[in-house]
Parts: sequence; structure tokens; C-alpha cells
Amino acid sequence: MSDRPEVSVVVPMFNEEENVEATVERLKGALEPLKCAYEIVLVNDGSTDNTHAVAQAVSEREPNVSFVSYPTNRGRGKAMRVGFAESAGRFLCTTEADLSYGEDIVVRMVSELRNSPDLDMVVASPYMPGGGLAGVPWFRALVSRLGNLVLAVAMAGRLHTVTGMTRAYRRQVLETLELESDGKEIHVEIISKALALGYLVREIPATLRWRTRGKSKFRFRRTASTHLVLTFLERPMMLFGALGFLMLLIGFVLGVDIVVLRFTGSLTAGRPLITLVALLVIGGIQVLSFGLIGTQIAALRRESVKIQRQNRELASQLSRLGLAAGQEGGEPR
Ligand SMILES: Nc1nc2c(ncn2[C@@H]2O[C@H](COP(=O)(O)OP(=O)(O)O)[C@@H](O)[C@H]2O)c(=O)[nH]1
Ligand SMILES: [Mg+2]
Repeated sequence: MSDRPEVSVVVPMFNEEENVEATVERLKGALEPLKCAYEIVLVNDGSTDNTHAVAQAVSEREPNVSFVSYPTNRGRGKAMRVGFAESAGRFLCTTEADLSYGEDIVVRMVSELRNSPDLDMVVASPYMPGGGLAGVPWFRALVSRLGNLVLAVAMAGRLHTVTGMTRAYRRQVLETLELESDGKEIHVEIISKALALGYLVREIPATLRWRTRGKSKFRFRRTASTHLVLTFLERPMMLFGALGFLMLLIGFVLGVDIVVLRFTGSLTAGRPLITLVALLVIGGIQVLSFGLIGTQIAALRRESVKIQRQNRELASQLSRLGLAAGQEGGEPR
């Protein structure tokens, strides 16, 4: 394909040998009716099964399929970043190798971006009204629902689903974000940074179906810990505010008790209760102060995302100018 594709679909894969062929076929079937140039970018994230061979064969056979691969497993975030760097489309989509949301979701997301020129990013959302989960084991569903609820509050409640990977972006969004996550927390990182930059993000209702082929690579401890850290980085007051307030409240109630004991005459000097009240009040104020400082740091992080974006835009303007000057002077470099 000579001209730039309109749509790139990035599919990160870790041990997905059973899914590669069928997923490419289904995506092709969904993308053809769009009547535009498209590419499917398969990223083999150090699979230990036959994914490499199968994906390579598919990419050699199919003109619209490209394939990137590296030998060790680096995590979903890394795989997505590699896929983004390989993609040339005006719209970039990412979705699961097992097509948990079906193949049509890609077309629905791209249509949404095409029809709304102000919109920068679309998220397939099982947790918004109209969306849902189908056949997902209860523990996974519970963890995911709770996680998204907490993260949504941390992100000022503008979205219902922030951890999902099935999304579509206008190219410029991904070009301006400085992304660093290697794991699946990259999805939260992208939303957090995109919102900080004022990009318009919209959800569309979607149903996530549990995979029928291949195994889920979900690891509870890793996912929970990375996502909890992100929540508190995003909104430190959710931890420090609640804890500090609780300490002050208990300190206050016990303080009232001491005053009552003092006036009923049964307070003995040096009671441990007095020390406890002092500790709770001082500790509570301290923890709240941590929260305030953390909030300032979170605001600074958001500012630095904006500065990173300006730097990237300046750098690309400079390189365009440099290129133009080089062409004018006729000096080949
Ligand atoms: N979990 C995980 N997924 C990866 C990794 N590298 C690529 N992926 C792909 O990310 C997508 C989602 O993975 P899945 O195991 O279904 O995760 P789940 O949806 O959270 O259960 C699939 O396309 C995986 O093949 C990795 O290191 N870990
Ligand atoms: Mg999955």
C-alpha cells in the first residue's frame, strides 16, 4: 500500500496462537465495508507458543497485515507502544487478540471519530449504561467493575470504563502523549494524560464477552497493585483525605469523652487516652497535609504532560522547518 492508511488496528498478542488467523479474518471482514485503506498491525509480545510463526505467515500472505515481534515478553503496554510506533493510520484502534468486543466495534469506534470532528478518542465501555459483560467469571467481573469504579472517581467521574484496551484514537492524540507504562496500566495512563491535555474522550456502550479461545493472562496482584498506585497518584486525597479525616474524627470523639470525664471528675492525669487523642489529632492533620501536598504534585504532573506535548509539537515543527530549509537550499542531508 503506497498511501497512508485511514485506519490502523493494533493487536498486541501474547500466546494467542489459536486466535491469530480467525481474528485477522474477522477484522478484515469488518474493515472492508469501510472502503478505505487500512492496516492490521500484529505485535507478538515474546509469546512462548506458536504465535510468532502463525502471525508471520498471516502477514506474508495478507497485504494489509503487518507484523512486529520481539523475543521476550515485555507486557501489554510495551506491546501497544511498539504497535503505535509501527502504525501509519489517521485513526489508530487497539483491541484484544480474542476480539472480546467483537470485530464490529472497530468500525463503530472509527465511525464515531469520523462523524465528530471535535472528538479525539473513543472507548468501548462495558460499564456505561447500555454496555455489559457476558460470560465473564464473577471474580474477574467484580475486580474489573470495582477497579473501574474507584478509578472513575479518581478521574473526576467523567468516564465509566478506564481500564479497557478496545479504543480508537485520532493519530495526533498518541503522537502528543509521552507514554511509559509497560503493563496494562497503560490504558489508565493514556486516559489520564489525554484528559489532562483537554482531549475530548467519549465512551460508546459495548459488550465484553469472555474469550472462547486461548487463556487470559490476567494476574490479580500485579494488576491490583499497579492500578491502586495509579489511583492514588491521580487523586491522593482518596487515600490521605479519607485516612486523615477518620483519624481526626476518632480523635475528636475521644476528645469529647475526655472532656466529659474531666467534668464528671473521673479523669486521671496521665491516662493513655489523652496521649491517644493527641496522636490521632496530630497524625490526622499530618496525613491530611500529605494529601494536600500529593494533590499539588498530581496537578504539577498534569502540567508537565502539557509541557511535554508542547515540546513534541515544537520538535515536529522544527524538523518540518529544517526539512523545508534543507529542500530550499538544495542541500541533500
Ligand atoms: N495480559 C497480557 N496481555 C498481553 C501481553 N502482551 C500482549 N497481550 C495481549 O493483550 C490482550 C488482552 O489480554 P488478556 O489475556 O485477554 O487480558 P484480560 O482481557 O485482562 O484477561 C490480548 O490480546 C493479549 O494477547 C502481556 O504481557 N500480558
Ligand atoms: Mg481478554
